Amino acid sequence: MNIFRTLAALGSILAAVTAAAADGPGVTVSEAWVRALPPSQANTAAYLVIANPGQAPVRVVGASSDIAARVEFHTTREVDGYQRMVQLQQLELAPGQRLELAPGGTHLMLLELQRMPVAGEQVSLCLQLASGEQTCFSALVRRDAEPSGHEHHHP
Ligand SMILES: [Cu+2]
Repeated sequence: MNIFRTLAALGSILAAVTAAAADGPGVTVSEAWVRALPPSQANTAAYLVIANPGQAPVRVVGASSDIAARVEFHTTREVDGYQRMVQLQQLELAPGQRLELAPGGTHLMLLELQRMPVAGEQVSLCLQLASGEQTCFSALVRRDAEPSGHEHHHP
């Protein structure tokens, strides 16, 4: 009967999909946060740790957010004694590599915000990989980096 052939075909399709999903995401993301700046600012930065748990190198070729028109990869370099932000076209992670995007270094730049998010909100962000995969996650909005033992002043 054709129905059995159809079911068998469906079964192998499902098996293939499950196998692809078992490979997991190309990268894992942790400690993601977005800096809350004064509402007059049109741009802000997001920081996170990206890890490549796989056996192959991974290239992150794009990023997006529901609150920003564009998201770019930036790094900070000293040029003529000044700290300047320089755009990177992609981020590359070797197998097993962990890349920390932190204040003063590489970050995601959220450009042309619809509005500045406020501390305590969650912002959703996605990373696009060269493989076509997308990794989405949410980032907590904070005024500053994780407190390192000192009191924060809340106006
Ligand atoms: Cu920047």
